[in-house]
Amino acid sequence: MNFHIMTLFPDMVEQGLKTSIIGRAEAKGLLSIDAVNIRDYAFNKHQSVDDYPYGGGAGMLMQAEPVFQCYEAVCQKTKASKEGKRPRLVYLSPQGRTFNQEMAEEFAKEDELILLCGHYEGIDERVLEEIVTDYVSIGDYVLTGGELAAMVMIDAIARLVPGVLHNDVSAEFESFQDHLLEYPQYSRPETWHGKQVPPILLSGHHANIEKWRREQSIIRTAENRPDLLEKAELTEKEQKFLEEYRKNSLQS
Ligand code: 6GU
Repeated sequence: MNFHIMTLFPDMVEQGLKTSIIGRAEAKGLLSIDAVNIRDYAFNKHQSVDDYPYGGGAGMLMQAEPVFQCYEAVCQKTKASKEGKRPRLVYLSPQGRTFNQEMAEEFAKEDELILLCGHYEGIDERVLEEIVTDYVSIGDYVLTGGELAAMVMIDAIARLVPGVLHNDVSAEFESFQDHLLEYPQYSRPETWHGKQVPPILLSGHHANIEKWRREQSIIRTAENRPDLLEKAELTEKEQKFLEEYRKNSLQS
C-alpha cells in the first residue's frame, strides 16, 4: 500500500514513521510512505503558502493553489493515474468524522491513499471541495496540525496490511474486533514486587483460562468503556457475570 502525505512538515512524518514495525514494513516493500512538501508548490518568490482569511478573523489560511498543485503532482505519481483514476484523499482536521477501527479496515483495502495535513487556521474551502473525498479527525481535542493525526491513521491502517505484523492472527483477535477491551497479560517472573500471576494462568486448563480472560475483558470494558458493551455479544452466562460484577462493585 502506498501512502502519500501532503504536508508543510515532511520530516516530521518521515522521521515518525521510519522506526519500528511500520519502518520495517517499508524496508520489506510492503508499503511506501512518501511525504511531499506543499511549500514546493508555492507560486510566489517568497515560497509563502498562507494568507489572511476574507471576512477577517484570527490567524492565516493555507491557500488553494499550492495545495492543488501539490495534489496534481502526487496524483501523477500514483499507479491509478494511468487509468485516469484518482486515489481517495483524506483531509485531517477536527471537523472530520472521528477515526475508528472500522474506518482503518476500510482504508486498508485501498492501494493508494493521500493524506492532506492542514496548518494555521485551515485551508481555503474551494480546494477542499475539489479534491477531498474523506474528512477525518482523530478525536475531540485540537492539535496544531494534521501531521500527528496522519501518522496515527497510517499506523492503524498499515498494521492491517497483510505481512506487516509477524503474526497474522494478532490483528484479528484484538480489542474492538469483538467490542471488548483486551484482558490483562503476565510474563515471567511468577512473583514481581510481591504480586503473583493469577494462579489460573498457571493451571494449564485452557477452557478455564479462556473463560477467565473473557471475564477480565468484560470487567475492563464495563469499567473503562461502558459504551462499547452495547455492541458486545455476551452469552447469557457472561451477562449474568456482568450483572453480578456490577452489583458487587456497587456494594464496595
Ligand atoms: Cl485530524 N487535526 C487537528 N489539527 N487536530 C485534531 C485532529 C486533526 N484530530 C483531532 N484533533
